[in-house]
Formats: sequence, C-alpha cells, structure tokens
Amino acid sequence: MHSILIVDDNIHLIALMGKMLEPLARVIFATNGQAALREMKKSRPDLVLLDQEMPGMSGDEVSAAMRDDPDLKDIPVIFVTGHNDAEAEVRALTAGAVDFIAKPVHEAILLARVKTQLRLKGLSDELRRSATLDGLTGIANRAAFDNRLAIEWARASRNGAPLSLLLLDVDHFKQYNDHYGHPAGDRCLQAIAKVLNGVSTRANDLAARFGGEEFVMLLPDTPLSGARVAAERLREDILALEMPHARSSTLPLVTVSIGAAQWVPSSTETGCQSSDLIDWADRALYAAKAAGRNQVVE
Ligand code: GH3
Ligand code: MG
Ligand code: MG
Ligand code: MG
Ligand code: MG
Repeated sequence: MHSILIVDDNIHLIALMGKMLEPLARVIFATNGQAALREMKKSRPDLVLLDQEMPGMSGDEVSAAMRDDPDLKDIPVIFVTGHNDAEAEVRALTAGAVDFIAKPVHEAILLARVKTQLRLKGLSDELRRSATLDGLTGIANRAAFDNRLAIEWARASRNGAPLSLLLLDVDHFKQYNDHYGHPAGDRCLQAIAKVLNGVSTRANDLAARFGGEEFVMLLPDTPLSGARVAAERLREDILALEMPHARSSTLPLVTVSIGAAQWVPSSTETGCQSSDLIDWADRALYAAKAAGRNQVVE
C-alpha cells in the first residue's frame, strides 16, 4: 500500500484530507516543516502533500530541503495552498512541486491528483529499479556496481578503511553452453547469482553481475584477509550446488575462479583510481585461471 505524508499547521485540515485519502493510502502527518523532514527520513512516503504557508519553515523551504537531500529528492510533492493565483503556482512548481491544489480542498480534485501522482511514483520506482538490476539474474547490474564503486572509493579515501573487490568468472562456461545449451547456461548464471547475493551478511557489501559470466563483489571496510575468506566461501558454496559440467577440465561440476584485490588508502601506492582496483582483481583472476581454475588468487 502507498503511504502519503500530509504536512499542515492546521490539524483540522490534516484530519479532513486524511479521511479523504484513507481509501487510497496509509496516511501519516506532520504539523511543521522540521517534523515533516524527520518523518520523511523515517518512513519514506510515496507522496507528500505540503502546505505552502506554515509558521517557521515554509512549504517552499521544506521542498528546497528535500531537493538537497539524496534520500528525499525523489519523493513527489503536491503543494496545498490558500493562494489561488498564478504567482503561488509558479512559486510551488519552482520549488520542485509536481502539482498544486488550492484550498479549500475539493475531495474529487484531491483524489484525482493524488491518484495520478501515486501511479507516476510507482512507474518511476519501477524504472529506477530496472535501471539498476540485471535482467537475467535480478542482482545489481554493472551500472549499479560502477555507481557504488565510486561512492565506496570516495568513502574509503575519506576514512582510510580498506576496500576489497572480488572478481568471479565461471570456468569453461563456453563449453557449458555448447554442451547443455544457452537456456541451461542462463539458469546456471541465475543459480550462481543467488549464491552471490546470499553469501554476504553485511548490508554494505554489494554483489553484482559485471557482464557475461563474470560477477563482482564489493566489500567495503574489508581487508584482503577478509575478502579471501568471503571468496573461498563463495567458491565452495557454488561448488556445493553440484551443477554437472561434463566438459570442464577442473571437476565434472560447475566451478568458478576468483581474483581478489584490496585498496588500502593509507598504504597502497598513491595516485591510483577505482578502475585500478578492478585491474588488480582481474590480474588475480587471470592468475587463478592460469593456475588451474576452481580457486581464489589474490
Ligand atoms: P574460462 O574458464 O577461461 O573463463 O573459459 P570460458 O569458456 O568461461 O571463457 P569465455 O570468456 O571464452 O566464455 C564465456 C562464455 O560465457 C561465452 C558466452 O557465450 C557465455 N555467456 C556470457 N553471457 C552469457 C549469458 O548471459 N548466458 C549464457 N548462457 N552464456 C553467457
Ligand atoms: Mg498553513
Ligand atoms: Mg569471462
Ligand atoms: Mg574469458
Ligand atoms: Mg569463464
């Protein structure tokens, strides 16, 4: 169910609009701008109905603060205002509102406008989701990984904590496809992605499909020793799926090779960038392949 935050210094108006909107969504409320921003942070509503005139922080100021906050900037705002003129409407839209409702609030207009915005919010959430998830496996895609790598790289350089990366490649996957067929290959990748997504217990770790039959796992605040443990667990869990692979040179099972690398901001050579971390992991992966596959190299 959708949730809507009503922000108004007039509690009677909150009660009135709340009653009108109850059939459409879960309704929460706040009676001033500061409380509204706190509530948004906490409950991430799908839509905010924002009174333009409030004592203290005005609706315009609340909306501006939302646009500056990455957590809140995608929440749509409909301004509710006593000013029924073009100037107030322009001010609302300039402040980032998606729509504008004049007081006194007319039930049918309120419901129609809210319904439209909730539908659009659902669509944009879905778009955002599909832009960051891999279509085949449902885990994070390359774009989401690149995005997170940049964020974690910057964070590590600020706080000096080590950042580790695993690069995983399925062994003899071309032969797997040739022998079992492409659809079976797809199912194999899905099963591997599921293991990858489930292996970590830390909220900040990110498993992603890097491309083709290659996957990555980004491990913030993790030194190479920890990355090695995670990689070894990953390799064993995938092996434990016991997916037959009659044409493999390692075992008659699907196996993976993993390259691990870390970046320690304080001690690693200076002047490197996030793509270097991928290069190091890639070199380690190449060494794992050369050494006979089905193993972790750092
Ligand atoms: P190696 O052990 O050296 O990694 O050998 P490999 O055969 O896995 O390496 P190579 O890079 O030559 O082959 C990768 C194969 O992965 C080729 C490609 O057809 C297959 N592949 C890539 N993406 C997909 C996919 O989405 N689905 C399926 N079924 N196969 C894919
Ligand atoms: Mg007011
Ligand atoms: Mg490959
Ligand atoms: Mg290859
Ligand atoms: Mg491969």
